[in-house]
Amino acid sequence: VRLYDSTIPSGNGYKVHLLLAQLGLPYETVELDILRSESRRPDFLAKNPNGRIPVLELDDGTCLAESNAILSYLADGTPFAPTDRLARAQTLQWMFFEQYSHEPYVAVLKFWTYWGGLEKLAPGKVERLRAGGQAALGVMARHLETRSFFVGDRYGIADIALFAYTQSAGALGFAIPAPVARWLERVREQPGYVSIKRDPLGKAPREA
Ligand SMILES: N[C@@H](CCC(=O)N[C@@H](CS)C(=O)NCC(=O)O)C(=O)O
Repeated sequence: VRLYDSTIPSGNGYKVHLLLAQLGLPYETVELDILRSESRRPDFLAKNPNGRIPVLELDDGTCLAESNAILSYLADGTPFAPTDRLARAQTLQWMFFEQYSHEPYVAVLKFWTYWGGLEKLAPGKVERLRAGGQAALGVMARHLETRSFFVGDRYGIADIALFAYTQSAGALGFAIPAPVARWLERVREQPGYVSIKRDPLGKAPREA
């Protein structure tokens, strides 16, 4: 398979790298300069009409977009995705939460802090991103208070989806609740764990 990712370290791209590493699957990476809108060119829009990385290209040329959909595809039939009906839906619950209530705050703040320029944001925007991200971390903390992982007390793709940007939150100035900090450590201890790549522009700190 071929993974289309960005030159700068994207948490959404990293989710797929982490799972592929933990599955031990060989793959090729193609990096696009999203700061120069390379993902908006016609050849890439043919792969993902939404013009965003990550995209997974299968051996037959079929392309799959949306990081959490790619995780579901790759994890199907492996220990990283539950088979039980309720646990499958709970995995979706946390992956949808990540996309609607976490990523739009923490990932967006990450992008503008390191690469976009916070000064370009409309007044009040940074505060709204901070409030939304901090609320998401509070939701995670409440769930993790009594659990080791998000679903079925077993590490899986819901954890991968939420780990990708939560690991950046401390460096962005969010307060990390203790249950979330302990869970971040548990994820880092998983077999086959790989960290997010270094920022070639040197703007994002390591592990962020
Ligand atoms: N919901 C998508 C979000 C993908 C996304 O926002 N990708 C960003 C990088 S993290 C991107 O490609 N930005 C370039 C652009 O929008 O032109 C996912 O989970 O894959």
